[in-house]
Amino acid sequence: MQTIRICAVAVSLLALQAVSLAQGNVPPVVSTGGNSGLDYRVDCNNTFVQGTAVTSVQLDGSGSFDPNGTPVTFFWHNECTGAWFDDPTSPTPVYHVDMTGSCSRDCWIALRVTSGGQTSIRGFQVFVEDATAPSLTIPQNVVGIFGDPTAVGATGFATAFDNCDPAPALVHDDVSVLPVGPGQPEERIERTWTTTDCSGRTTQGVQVIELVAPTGDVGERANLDFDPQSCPNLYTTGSAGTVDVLLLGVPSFRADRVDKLSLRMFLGSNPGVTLAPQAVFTRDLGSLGAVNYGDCNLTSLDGIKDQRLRFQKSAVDTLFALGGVQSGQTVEVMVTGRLINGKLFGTRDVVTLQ
Ligand SMILES: [Ca+2]
Ligand SMILES: [Ca+2]
Ligand SMILES: [Ca+2]
Repeated sequence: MQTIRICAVAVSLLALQAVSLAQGNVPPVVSTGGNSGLDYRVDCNNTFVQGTAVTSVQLDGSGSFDPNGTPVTFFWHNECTGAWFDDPTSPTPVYHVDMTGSCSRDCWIALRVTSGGQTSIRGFQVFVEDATAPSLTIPQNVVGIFGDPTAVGATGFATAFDNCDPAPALVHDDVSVLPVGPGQPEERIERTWTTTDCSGRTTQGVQVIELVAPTGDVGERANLDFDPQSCPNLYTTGSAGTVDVLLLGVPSFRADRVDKLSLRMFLGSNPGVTLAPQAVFTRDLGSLGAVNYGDCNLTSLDGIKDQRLRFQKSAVDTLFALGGVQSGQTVEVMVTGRLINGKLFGTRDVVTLQ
């Protein structure tokens, strides 16, 4: 059995030698490593530096070989302006293509593989194309009070980034509707942001801006008092207990006609996260003195019922994500709710963290 196997190995070695002798010294075989026949077809992956744009393409000629088994060496020859190799003698160089001002480029390359004194050459192309739509980050949805400014300067800009275009176009288009009926805002703006890259690919996103009815006429809109004990309002994180927020009744806004279960408090910068009060007390607790948000109010009673909204401090801390807010910074707090007739309203105050 063992004798037979040794004989088989000897025979195959002889066969290999015979093939090699028959071939003589044959030229090396070139493999460009392309993903599209010999060619490379790649998506733009620009690095943008100081007004320039460069895409980098990993080439791989390591599949090249010499049938005689002699070692191979490489030389990559670039025939494209504004393109270069990090190392033209590497089996696996990175090819850099200057894409400044272009969305697609087509570059010729020749790969020379040398072995045993013989050289083989293959030409191929690198196609850089833009196959990816730009990414879009739209600003947060907004809940505001009717009359608030709604220009992008007030409600936030979108940002766009593209793999190929250093400055994809960015526009917005507003559709404004005035809904009717209980529980509806006074105005709803659907702001569609559209970004378009240099190859015409687009990405869209919709920001919703809802404006609810104010709680009173000018001067009466400042009827929310986050902390009736202090003006400006101050808030310290981390302590236990409760926060009593005062919603003052004014002649044009009857606070005792509020549906208590509908009341929600949130940060103006984050209307998606809301907090319901754990308790609401209705009685005459003070009177409006404020003209602007954050002003002082009066402890004197005016015969108009008010609402005291009690929140857990720990919940307020979490709601405001106050760990990330620095001491001395001011945040806008909003309260929205419905009147018992279904009308949606909103009011606000400003609070300084300490
Ligand atoms: Ca693109
Ligand atoms: Ca106050
Ligand atoms: Ca009152």
